[in-house]
Amino acid sequence: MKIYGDVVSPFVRMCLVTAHEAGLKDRVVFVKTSVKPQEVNPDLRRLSPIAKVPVLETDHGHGVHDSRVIMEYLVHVSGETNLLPHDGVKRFRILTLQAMAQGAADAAVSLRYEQAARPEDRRWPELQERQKQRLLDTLDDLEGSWAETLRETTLGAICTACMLGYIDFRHAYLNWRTGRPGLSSFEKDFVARASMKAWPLT
Ligand SMILES: N[C@@H](CCC(=O)N[C@@H](CS)C(=O)NCC(=O)O)C(=O)O
Repeated sequence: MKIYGDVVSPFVRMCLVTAHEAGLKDRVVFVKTSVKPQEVNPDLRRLSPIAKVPVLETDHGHGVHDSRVIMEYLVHVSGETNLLPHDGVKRFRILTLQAMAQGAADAAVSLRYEQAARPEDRRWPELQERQKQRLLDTLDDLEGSWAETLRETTLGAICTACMLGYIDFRHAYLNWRTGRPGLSSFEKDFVARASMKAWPLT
């Protein structure tokens, strides 16, 4: 199978790290693919009408997207159910953590597009402020309520670590570690994993 994307995208990194954690690193071919929000990439468009990264191409030539579905596909193929257990309470706690981390990553990417991709005379400061606040509110919730769930290596923890890595990369000025010792310590431990080191951001 192939994963199309660029590791700079937090969503792509989430999928590559998941493949590694699921023991599939030798079965996944990474196809570096760049995107711009204002242009369509024909290679992606062939597999997905949404044409965002990541997209996974199965060995049968089918497109699987978006990142949440790709991660679940990788768990399904590998049988590594520790990453997303079947047990109801755990499963939905992890899926909610995943959704929070991905929602924060969405806000961080949108903020980046507003700051860097949108022509300067068309920028919207209120939207930037709202995306920043959404991101900071999510980080506060992660600090206050998710320490126990973050203790295990699951799709939720992977998404959280990749989202934090993206904030360091694009929004370091936010100094997100200040006042969030629990989340900082989670991130410090998680980035030491071989799966994260295998897909560095730079
Ligand atoms: N919901 C999607 C979001 C993916 C996404 O936002 N990807 C960005 C890169 S980080 C992208 O492809 N942007 C190009 C575009 O907006 O056309 C997912 O989880 O895969």
